[in-house]
Amino acid sequence: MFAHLDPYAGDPILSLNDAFQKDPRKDKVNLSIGIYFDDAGRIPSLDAVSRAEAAMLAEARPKPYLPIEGSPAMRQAVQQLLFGADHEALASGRVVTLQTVGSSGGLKVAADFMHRWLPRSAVWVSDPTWDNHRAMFEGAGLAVHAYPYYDAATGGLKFDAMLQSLQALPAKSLVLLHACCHNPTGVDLSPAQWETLIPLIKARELLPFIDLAYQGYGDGIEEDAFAIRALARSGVRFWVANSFSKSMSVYGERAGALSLVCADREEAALVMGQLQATVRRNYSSPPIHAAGIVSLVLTDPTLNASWRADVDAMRQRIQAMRHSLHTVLAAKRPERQFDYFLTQRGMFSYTGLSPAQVDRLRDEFGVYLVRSGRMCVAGLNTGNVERTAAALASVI
Ligand code: KET
Repeated sequence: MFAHLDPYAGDPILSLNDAFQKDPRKDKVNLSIGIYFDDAGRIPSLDAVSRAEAAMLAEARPKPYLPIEGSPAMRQAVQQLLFGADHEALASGRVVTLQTVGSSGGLKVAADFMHRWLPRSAVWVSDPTWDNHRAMFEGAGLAVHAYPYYDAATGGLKFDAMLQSLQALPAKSLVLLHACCHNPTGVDLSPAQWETLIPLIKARELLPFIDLAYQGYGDGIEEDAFAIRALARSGVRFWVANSFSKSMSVYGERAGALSLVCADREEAALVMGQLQATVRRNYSSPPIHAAGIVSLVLTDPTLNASWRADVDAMRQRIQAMRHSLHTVLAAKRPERQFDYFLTQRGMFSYTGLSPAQVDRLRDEFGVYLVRSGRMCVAGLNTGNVERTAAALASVI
C-alpha cells in the first residue's frame, strides 16, 4: 500500500544533529543545529526555569486541557514581552495572541489561516532563510518566493535590492522577516533600516510576518523587540511568531506564541475565532507545562530578573566566541577577511563554505556545520574554539 512513497531525504538540520550524536569521535564539535550550548558543551537548565518547575511541582497542579488559544496568563505575559507593557496596540485590544506548539506551531497555524482566508497572497522569504519556512508555507498550499537579502560579497545585507524587490510586490503579499539574529546568515536590519522599510510596507499594503526565535541573542531582550514595537506603532497589520526554545533553553517543551496585530478590536475578535478554528483542527490545544514555565518566568519579578541575567550571559558568551574564532582565523589566514564573524549577530554565521568544504570539516575534523555553510557559533566553547578555527583555516 505504501510502496510508492518517496523516501524522505531527512531534514537538512535535524538529520545532521542525529548524525553528530552517532559520531563516536570524542573531540567532535556540533555547530549544526540552532541550540545554545554552555562553555561545558551542555544545554543549560536556566535557574529561573528550574525554579518555576519546582514551584509547579510543589503545588501538584491539575493538568486539564488548556483553551484552544492557550493559557491566558502566558498569552498576556507574551504580549507584554513583545510589545512592552504600555503599548497602545495592547491597550486598544487589537493584538491577538495564541500560545502555540513552539513557534513552529505558530508558523503552521498562520500558514493554514492564510491559505484559508487570503489564498492568493504569496509568501516572500529572504534569500536565504531557515529551510523550514519555505517547507511550512508550501506545505500549507501557499506559493513561496524569495527577495534579495544576503550579500555574499560583503557578508552583509543587500538592503537596496531588498527594498526594490519588496516595492514591486502586490498588496497583501506576506513578507517573512527575521526580527533579529537572522537564520542562517546572522545579518540583521539596523533600527534605521527598519524605519526605512516600514513606510514601504505601509504604502504597498504588505503583510509582514515577523519570526522572533532568538530574542535576547542579538542586542538584548528589549532591543531585539525593536521591529515589533516599531511596526505596531506604525499601524500596519502584521504577524509575529515568537519562540522560547532558545531564550529559555526549553527546546522540547514546545513553548511559543503567535500574534496578529489587527486594525481594531472588532477585526481582532474575528481573527481570534478563525485562529481558534485552525488550531482545533491541527493539534487542538497547546502544552500546559510550557505555559506554566513561561508565565512564571515572565511574571515573577525574581525569576524574571534571573532569566534576563542568564540571557545576557548567553549572548555575551557567543560574542566572546565570535572574537576568539576571528582572532585565530585572522592569524592563520591573514590574506582573508573574517570580519563577518564580528558583524553578524546571534547564534549563526554564514561562513561561505561550499558543501564540499563542509563535508571535509565533518569527515576530517569532526566539526559539523549545515551544508549551506551555516555555523551555529553557540556550539563553540573555550575548549573547542581554537581547534575549530584551525580546522576551518585548513579547509578554506
Ligand atoms: N524560526 C526560526 C528562524 C528558527 O531558526 C527556528 C528553529 C524556529 C523558528 C523554530 O523554533 P521552535 O519554537 O523551537 O519551533 N531553528 C533551529 C532548529 C530547527 O531547525 O528546528 C535551527 O535552525 O537549527
